[in-house]
Amino acid sequence: MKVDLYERIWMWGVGVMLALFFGTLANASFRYGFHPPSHVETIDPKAVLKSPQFRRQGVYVDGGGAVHVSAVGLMFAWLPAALTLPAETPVTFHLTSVDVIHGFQIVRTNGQSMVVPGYVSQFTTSFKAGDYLIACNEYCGVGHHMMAAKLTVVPKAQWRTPADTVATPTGGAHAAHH
Ligand SMILES: [Cu+2]
Repeated sequence: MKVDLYERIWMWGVGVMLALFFGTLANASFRYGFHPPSHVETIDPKAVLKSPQFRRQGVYVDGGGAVHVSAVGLMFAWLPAALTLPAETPVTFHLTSVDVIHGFQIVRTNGQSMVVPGYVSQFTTSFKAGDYLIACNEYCGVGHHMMAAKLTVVPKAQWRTPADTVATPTGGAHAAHH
């Protein structure tokens, strides 16, 4: 088959670009540990602040010793506004919204998820010790730029289980999805 020189150049050019884009994507996914949304758990957005899982927001340790965070997004704040977590420890975040779509982003980490009313987003990651900004990365209204929280990650030995630790709610949607 005769392929014109210019056509051949374009075909190779496109092929190289595709390989480059795919390589970039694969590299970023594995190197930074992307965690695409895969957890489907629903919640009534009007009942969030009364639900066992989100009635109290913050850090808790479950019966097996695993660290969890329950956080709620609302215009224009994250509840709670400050978190303290142990370094080098897997932490599972449970997030939901009571109003519109927000984006929970722990800046300069792979901790990020859309927060959609009606759903509980979940991801697990761990951190190096340090201070992190939690921002909202989905435009949610006039106060969007104010919507931020603080994460402090301390060395494991310095971290104390929060005094107000809540037990993992048993039964219901939460337990069913582990
Ligand atoms: Cu926002």
